[in-house]
Amino acid sequence: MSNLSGRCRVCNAQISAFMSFGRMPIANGFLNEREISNEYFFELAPAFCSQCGMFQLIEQPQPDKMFHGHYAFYSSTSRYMQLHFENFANKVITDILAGRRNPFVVELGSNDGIMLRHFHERGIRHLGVEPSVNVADVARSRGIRTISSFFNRKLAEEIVAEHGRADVMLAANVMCHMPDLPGVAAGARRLLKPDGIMIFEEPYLGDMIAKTSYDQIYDEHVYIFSATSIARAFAPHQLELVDVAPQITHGGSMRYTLAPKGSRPATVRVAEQFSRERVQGLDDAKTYLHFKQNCERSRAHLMQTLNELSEQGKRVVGYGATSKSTTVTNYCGITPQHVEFISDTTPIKQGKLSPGAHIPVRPYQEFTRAYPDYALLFAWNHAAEIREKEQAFVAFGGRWIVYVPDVEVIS
Ligand code: DWN
Ligand code: ZN
Repeated sequence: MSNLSGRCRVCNAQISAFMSFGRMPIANGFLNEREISNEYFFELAPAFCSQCGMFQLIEQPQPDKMFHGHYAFYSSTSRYMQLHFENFANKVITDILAGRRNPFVVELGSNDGIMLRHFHERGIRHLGVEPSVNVADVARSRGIRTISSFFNRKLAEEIVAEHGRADVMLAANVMCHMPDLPGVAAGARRLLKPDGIMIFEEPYLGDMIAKTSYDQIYDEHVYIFSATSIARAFAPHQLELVDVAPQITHGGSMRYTLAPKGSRPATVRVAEQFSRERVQGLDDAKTYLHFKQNCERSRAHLMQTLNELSEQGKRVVGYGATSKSTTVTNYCGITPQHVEFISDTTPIKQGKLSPGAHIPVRPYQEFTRAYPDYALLFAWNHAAEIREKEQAFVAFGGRWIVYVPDVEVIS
């Protein structure tokens, strides 16, 4: 591991990586054969700031290397996630917007409009902020008002000047992508009305530690949040954590509700979550050394399983060319010798090679055309949806290889 230390992005304290996942490419950087020689790599190394409790990457590629005009992840590919965001939007409409006159909703990282469409369909004033132009275009084609920019204090000023202040700010799996979190918090405080509310949900540190789901760590996820670190990061900007709600999405997420300081009381759930985090040891450096050992154990077990299957001449196919799979394949050393191809329903990924490991990504139809002996479930966070859909694969004798929370072969 090279000298991996730096400054905390939130509190500026000195931080050092507690482990390295090694040389990593852009997680969504699916590529063609001719692009291999120019593939970009950085060192994926997480650190825990003992001063403010923020879990973060030491090094992160420039945002425009990750979010651009050919961003590979379209939020609406999962039916369950469509339903999840419909429920999220409905809750905001009934619990917060009801009774407000001509409310205004802003979503950061609105992708293809999976959540904002429900506000648009009800004629509610809305604005999506989505820097990846191709996914934003899908939203725009559905009539969802979207600007393609990175959110910061300056953009907040521009939005206020053009549309006024927001009743609600939303984000899902996005806040943890934004390196200048203090700038985002300052922008949010500027954009929100005095009685405005910000709600966002992100992969939860407590789940990642408990399940050894180390594949949540990749370039885009510059932070993995806890209730404690969120409260501390937003407090200097007069935004207070007033509620938390665990979510099952993405393998374990937390929904955070923040409001201008003093505008509403915090629920008892916030204090309870802080104490749960203390008990779990999320503020203790030893927890992360233990996590590192668990990652190494998981890697050894997965590679033992894949090597054995390869020696037996079994066909193994990856299921879901997720961003997360880039960490798994590169950290563990999974090659096209272990995994014949990765099946994925996203057209922009198909026909390309996976980042770093260069495993071919093929259309889903290739998976159903000739079922493999084993499917390595890279999209493990969608297991319920996928296993319900793939009963014919299991009936054929196919088996799933999973690795979160433990490496297992299951039917
Ligand atoms: O935070 C992020 C989350 C929300 O989405 C982003 N940084 C990027 C992205 O992460 P991911 O790529 O790990 O997300 P998913 O949702 O686990 O990706 C699922 C992949 O699997 C997609 O490429 C679609 C594919 N898929 C499939 O082929 N068949 C998904 C389902 C449900 C399926 O049935
Ligand atoms: Zn810090």
